Amino acid sequence: MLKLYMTPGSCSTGIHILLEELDLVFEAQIVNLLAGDQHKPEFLAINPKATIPVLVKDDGSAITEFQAIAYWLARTYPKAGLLTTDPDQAAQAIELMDYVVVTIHGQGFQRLFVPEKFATDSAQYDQVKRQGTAIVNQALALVARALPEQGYAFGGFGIADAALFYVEFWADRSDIELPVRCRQHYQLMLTRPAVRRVLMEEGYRPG
Ligand SMILES: N[C@@H](CCC(=O)N[C@@H](CS)C(=O)NCC(=O)O)C(=O)O
Repeated sequence: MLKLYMTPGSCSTGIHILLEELDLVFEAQIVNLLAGDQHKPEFLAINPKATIPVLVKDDGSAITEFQAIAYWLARTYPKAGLLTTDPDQAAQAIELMDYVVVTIHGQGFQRLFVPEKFATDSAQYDQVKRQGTAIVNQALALVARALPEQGYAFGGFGIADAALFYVEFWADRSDIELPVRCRQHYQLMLTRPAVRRVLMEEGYRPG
């Protein structure tokens, strides 16, 4: 059985949504990041990078990194149409997903959530958080400019939407105001039964 190493309300929520959308049976293994579970030897044996999400496949091998897991799910279960087979359109979806994970999450929200990773002096934390907010705002504005007026990022629901959703969810729960098209995308995502189920399972009230 597939096993997802995840933390409620984290970036693994995007992968959790994809698993739920695919209606896959999987085991959820909760990693308590605040308690430092990711640094314990048993977790490092699975992912020495000490990050979630991790998807362990039926054969026992693990995939790490959001984009790699999302890509594997889309290609392994192609009938769900989570990633087009057209190389030009697929590249665009991967481009958006990568921008979300690397820039909005990795450069922006990380500064807000873990400023200590970006400054050794705690007196600098507020400045780091301000930088993080500016990066998120600027990047979401760029994303919003490319989003269609209606619907998902590239027509039907796909892997880029799951990635965009988790940063929109974080923005919604912080002081960051979503640009109009991102808010519309976020609200559309919240109408999906799988998304609502995932939020409930992770301890949130959807919408
Ligand atoms: N590039 C990684 C980033 C994953 C990541 O940063 N995950 C966070 C949770 S949202 C994490 O595991 N943090 C561990 C820590 O802060 O020690 C990916 O795409 O999976």
